[in-house]
Amino acid sequence: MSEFTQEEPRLGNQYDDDGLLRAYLRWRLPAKMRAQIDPELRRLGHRVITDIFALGEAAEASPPRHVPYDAWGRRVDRIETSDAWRQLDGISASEAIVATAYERANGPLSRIDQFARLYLFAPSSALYSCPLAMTDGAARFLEVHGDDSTRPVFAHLTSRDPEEFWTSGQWMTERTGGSDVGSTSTIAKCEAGNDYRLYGSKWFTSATTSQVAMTLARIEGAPAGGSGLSVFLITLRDSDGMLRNIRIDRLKDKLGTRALPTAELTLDGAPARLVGGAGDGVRKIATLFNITRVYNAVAAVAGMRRAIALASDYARRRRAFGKLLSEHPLHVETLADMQLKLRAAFLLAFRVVELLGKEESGEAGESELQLLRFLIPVAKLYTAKQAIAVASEAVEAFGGAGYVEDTGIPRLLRDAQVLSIWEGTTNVLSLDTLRAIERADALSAWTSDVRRRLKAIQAPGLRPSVERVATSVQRVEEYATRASRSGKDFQQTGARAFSYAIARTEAAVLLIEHADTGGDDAAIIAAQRWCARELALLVEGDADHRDGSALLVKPDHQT
Ligand code: MFK
Repeated sequence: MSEFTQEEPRLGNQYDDDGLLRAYLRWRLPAKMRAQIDPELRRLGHRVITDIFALGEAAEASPPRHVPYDAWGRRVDRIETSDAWRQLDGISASEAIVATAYERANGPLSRIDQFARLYLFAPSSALYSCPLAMTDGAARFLEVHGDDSTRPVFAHLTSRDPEEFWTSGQWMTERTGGSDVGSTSTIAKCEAGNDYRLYGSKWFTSATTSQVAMTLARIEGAPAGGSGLSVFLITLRDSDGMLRNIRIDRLKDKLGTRALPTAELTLDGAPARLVGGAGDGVRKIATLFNITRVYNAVAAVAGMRRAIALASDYARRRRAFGKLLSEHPLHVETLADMQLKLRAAFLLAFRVVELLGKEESGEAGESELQLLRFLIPVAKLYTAKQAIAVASEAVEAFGGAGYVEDTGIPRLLRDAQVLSIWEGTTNVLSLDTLRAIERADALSAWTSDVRRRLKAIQAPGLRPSVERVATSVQRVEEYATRASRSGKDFQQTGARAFSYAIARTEAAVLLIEHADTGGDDAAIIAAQRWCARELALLVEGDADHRDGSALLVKPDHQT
């Protein structure tokens, strides 16, 4: 009997192998900056397939453990993490994955540098990208709302020195759920000035090993709802490393993100500092979660890229029906579709990164601020869904091997699935897109911006694509006018389809721009193919439509 074994997929330097990332950086960055960051990204591209990769695997193999009591019955509430997980913390600092954004060595373009690092790091990091996202969000919050007393914390969160670097949690979810933050029931009792004690429970707290956390609580006597909440900074442990009036009730047993400690906590008089003044907590903490949502989008495209790198390499090794998978036209077609989704999602995510960099450097004009507010939820929700679709396709591209845990492939899908849940679900963010239109008049800023950019396209071969996108913008605009006259139920029913239409159309413009200005043949084909698809599949959420939906979801026994 002949012995049949399959070759495993291999990864090359994740910077050198990533034509899309390098083409994007060539397109968007001045040569001088590229020359400066290129060697660093190449070095990181090598590390993420060697030592960082090995640490990520080791962290995944040794998930965190909650130790409630010590041997003598004393409540200690330690979360034991692997040595690998702790090393990933130091590497994140020395690779300046958060610090680059705050050093702002390249002004508004620093965010591109920083998110390129995250993009390389995230898929090998066993989700260390999660504490980094929250750390960056907290740093930005403290930069905007902090005072002298929080400056040392800001310095820790943005340090490159592994000895000095701290991470932050972001505790927003309570038993009532992660979406309806306004119903937070944690109470803050004032001790003196801005020093408070918090009482309540937090139901999902990611990276509970962090040194500090940002959270929401209602100061005694404050009104109900999001406007009655305030933002607090908690320093979790005392100088002996013991939690300060915080009890860990248990760690979550999750579908994915298994190296990441996620806990249920009780705050029983935890000391906390009020930051940014009393009240308006939801609006203030949006500064933080708008950063974590950008991380989510970049982590989503990074996950897509890793899934495609593995599936593409495997296709060049695996033989079936007498030839390599990469020689089967239908398999090539499947991989090409994954690549197209990645290109569109990548440009969308980095469009938001660029706008964020401008905002933070004070270089964004009024319309760019409106665009940033509008495109963050759009990019987050769309890239998350695309990441899940691509991860699922990648698992399938491995056949049975993709369904077997010790190949490491199922993790791609398990870890992708969280992207559409945390940091706002698809529906919550679709409604946030409507909020941005209503409160920031973002739609007209977006349609004007898109039309201006389409006008600048030169290449004759892209004309049909430009026309299709222009039609789609027109349809989105007409739909929005109809929706605004038709009331909340109409708008909310169609909100997800509407957000997808914005995402696909914005991605189409970016693909065309890239193809037009310096893109290669693949960029041109990508733009043409993307634009040939239906970009604006809108849902008319009128009473008839809603009645039909209600009928479809009616329990069988009532029909
Ligand atoms: C690698 C990636 C790693 C990612 C790490 C993740 C780890 C962390 C895990 C988590 O923490 S998951 C939990 C995340 N939870 C959320 O993201 C919350 C989801 N829910 C929402 O976003 C809701 O839309 C929201 C809580 C904001 C709704 O609350 P309200 O109280 O009904 O909000 P309301 O009244 O509409 O808005 C209050 C104010 O905030 C308004 O300001 P104004 O009164 O001045 O107009 C809003 O405009 C403003 N606001 C809301 N969302 C905003 C915003 N402003 C700017 N940007 C936004 N996104």
